[in-house]
Amino acid sequence: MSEAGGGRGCGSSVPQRAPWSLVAATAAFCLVSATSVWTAGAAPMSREERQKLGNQVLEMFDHAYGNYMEHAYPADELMPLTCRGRVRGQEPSRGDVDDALGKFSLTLIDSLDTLVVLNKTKEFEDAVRKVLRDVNLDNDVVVSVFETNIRVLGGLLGGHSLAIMLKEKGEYMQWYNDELLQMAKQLGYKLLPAFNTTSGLPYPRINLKFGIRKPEARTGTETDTCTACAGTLILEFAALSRFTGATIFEEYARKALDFLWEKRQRSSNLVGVTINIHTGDWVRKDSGVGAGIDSYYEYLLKAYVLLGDDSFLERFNTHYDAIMRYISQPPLLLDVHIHKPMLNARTWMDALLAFFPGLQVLKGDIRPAIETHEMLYQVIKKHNFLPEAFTTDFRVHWAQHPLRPEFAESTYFLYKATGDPYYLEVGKTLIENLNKYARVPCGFAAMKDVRTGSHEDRMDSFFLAEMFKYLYLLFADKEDIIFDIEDYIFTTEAHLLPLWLSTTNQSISKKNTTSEYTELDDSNFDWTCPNTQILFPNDPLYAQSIREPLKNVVDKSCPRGIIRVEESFRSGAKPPLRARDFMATNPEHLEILKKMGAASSIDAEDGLRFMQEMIELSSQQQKEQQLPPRAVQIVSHPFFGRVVLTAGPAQFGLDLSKHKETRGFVASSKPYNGCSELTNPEAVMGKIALIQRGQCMFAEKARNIQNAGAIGGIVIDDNEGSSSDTAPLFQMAGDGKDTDDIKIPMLFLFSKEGSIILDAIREYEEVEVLLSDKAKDRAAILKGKMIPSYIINSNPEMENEEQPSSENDSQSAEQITSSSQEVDLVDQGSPEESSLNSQPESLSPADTDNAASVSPSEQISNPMENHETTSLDGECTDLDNQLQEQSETEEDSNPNVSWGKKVQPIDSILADWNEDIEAFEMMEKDEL
Ligand code: DMJ
Repeated sequence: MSEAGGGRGCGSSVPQRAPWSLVAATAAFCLVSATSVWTAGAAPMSREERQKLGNQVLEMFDHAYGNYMEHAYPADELMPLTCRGRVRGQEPSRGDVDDALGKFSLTLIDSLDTLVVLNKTKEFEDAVRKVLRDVNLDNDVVVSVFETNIRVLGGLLGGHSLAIMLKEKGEYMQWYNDELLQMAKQLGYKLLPAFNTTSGLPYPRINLKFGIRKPEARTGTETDTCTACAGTLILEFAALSRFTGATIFEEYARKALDFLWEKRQRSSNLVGVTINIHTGDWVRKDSGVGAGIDSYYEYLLKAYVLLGDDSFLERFNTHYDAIMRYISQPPLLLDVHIHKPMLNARTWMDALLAFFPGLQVLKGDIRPAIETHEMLYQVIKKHNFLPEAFTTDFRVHWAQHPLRPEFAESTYFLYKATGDPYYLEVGKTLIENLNKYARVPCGFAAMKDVRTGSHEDRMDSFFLAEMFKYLYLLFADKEDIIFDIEDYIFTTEAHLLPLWLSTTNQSISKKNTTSEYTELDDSNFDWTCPNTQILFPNDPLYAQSIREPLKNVVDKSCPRGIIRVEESFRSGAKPPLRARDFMATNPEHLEILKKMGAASSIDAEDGLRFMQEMIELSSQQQKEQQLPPRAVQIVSHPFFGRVVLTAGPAQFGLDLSKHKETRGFVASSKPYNGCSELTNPEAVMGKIALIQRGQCMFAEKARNIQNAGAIGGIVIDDNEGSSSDTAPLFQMAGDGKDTDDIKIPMLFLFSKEGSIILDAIREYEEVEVLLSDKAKDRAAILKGKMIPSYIINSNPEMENEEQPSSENDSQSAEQITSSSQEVDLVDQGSPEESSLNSQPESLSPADTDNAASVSPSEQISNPMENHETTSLDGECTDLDNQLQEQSETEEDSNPNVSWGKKVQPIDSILADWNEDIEAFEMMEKDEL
């Protein structure tokens, strides 16, 4: 094992092992892996089962990587629905998301070290040869500095780190001569012009060929960047400097970090989400641990671990203290304002914060890590995946899920820290859900809407870089990995950097680091960590006891306003008036309202919060009046439920919520617009009729197909090229008359989605669909039919069904794949043979202008966007009460919270508030 030196740490509290051997893969820099000490709680998982799950992860990786290599390489990413490569410029722009794509075979580079972790050394050797042979880093394309650093520079450095490790072992990579490192260095130099700002913060984008300044660069006019974008460079840049001896990279990354630290809000010690790279002013003053900031904190702690520089730990601890004081409201993590940190900035959380429990494990703060992770897991159990954003009362806020790995990452670290087999079960659920809901014939597809189970034609490279690593490592024993993972640290993209770098080429350490830490109260700096050798062996139910009070936190929470737990501790104060309780007819309420802002700072704070709640509440209520989208799932051969289309609901006809659904074969109506009595009733009788939008009201179409005997209807948009990818879904309104006579369910599909069904009819004639509120588990659809073994493996419900006994636990991944291909009914043919793939353009995002236009004859209710909230079922108790009960039994973790120290006049608060409202609106529009 390589020794890494430098830095101080928590080793003194963990006497059994040298501190630096703990730092990396287990991420338990403060923790000894406790995997062997578990004796009670969740039932232990046998070695056989862990191996079986590990093999399943290998098979899934092969499916994702194999399809990328076969159908997309050398493109940056695979489009798993249309089974082809995503080449920037050849697909409609997706905005910022595309800035990760630099025509440099992104997925291949991001996958390099995953291949070694998954013991695919031969494939790694082949992949490295391909990178060296094919990848061009000099393309005329504008890329994100942040994404290129974490995915490409990190990928090359991770690949180099493991290539030299393998070479030293003496079997593989004997020909390797630092070629990946040379590429990394070339890329590093290409990124450096981005740092040419007075602040030292990098521009957010750079042209790989022309840099920033040249007229051909098409970039360099930006003024803002995100904190994570500027603060997530030090691991890769320092590694590059230390591997090569070229100190400039580490210097630049340190300078950017120093600047961010300087600019922290001094009274709260928090940082905002975006900053002006020229002036250093905070552009967005909201602050959390998710999107826009996340990996800045991660890199401060990990920079300390990798580089052994105390200043990074000091900074991290100062920020961590502020996070725990203001943002952490266990189990929630809620954004606040950097200047008014007692004021929540949002009523929702984003999925990126799911990495935070893992970071807390590295810090050694296990309790809040367990709590937040448990809350996130319950959200996942509700929707199968973590939606991009969800509200404080756990409703879906943004419904997409691009197969993000953060929750798997935290699960892995929590398992390493606690040894609690519960986390293995969590990992097993993640595997099952990926196979059941995201797996498609040509890879794994992102979820467009976790509520309906519909897909997006997207498989991001981080899915291969991170998800499979963490899932595989979760179930692996030490001997399952061909090197000692504890000799490495994970970057934010899960690339591996060796800890021995801390003692290599250290000359630049601290050279540019500010030295003003004396102003800080040293009591903030926690140099020791809980000793888990004491914590876990003595109380093996520790983690479970923390989870227990939270076990119904998601199911039983009620819609709520913005509430801070601390307020319940304000002694003697009358509970403030909440927006949700306000009644304009109540004189006492009106009196309280009048007083707000007039008497004291507490009243002013209450007034401010009241207004905030009112705004949130009204937008929430507006959203709640809208119906959530529905799903059209193609269930017949050869789709078997894999194709799920997002559909708009109707305000009339059968309500597909409440677990009702309609299944039937489809038939086109004649006339196709369905605006008069059908001339082909025999064709639609007992079927789901397809009707074209336009010419008459939706309700009229419904009545005509119902009269012809149809059991349901799908209206297909007549605007060619429209798609739910690019246009907001809407609900079909009635005709202003009584629509109770319409009994059949009606759904709306945009043209691109509708044409998938029309293409399927052309190719297969008999096409059966399921209309429902949410895509159904494929096992339920396939009951009684022969199905591929990966579905059987991933679905316990199916295990009792009579199935061909083709699978065998000890079977290799390759065998599993081929056994599924032998089964007639589910043979997908080559991906190109399916209707989806024979018409690859059928899923391309549409022309938005077209999609937005509306036929005048149709009455459409409010636009329904993808961030519409959806209530969860279940008995409802107030989360605030739960939290309060919980808090009452615990010591108040935040005794320093003080309300209303300074009096601010109400009009100044209102002026501030206007700014904040604008910031809210901006945030709502921003992508993650
Ligand atoms: C990854 O690219 C990295 O983990 C990054 O820090 C933010 N999240 C994405 C995956 O969700």
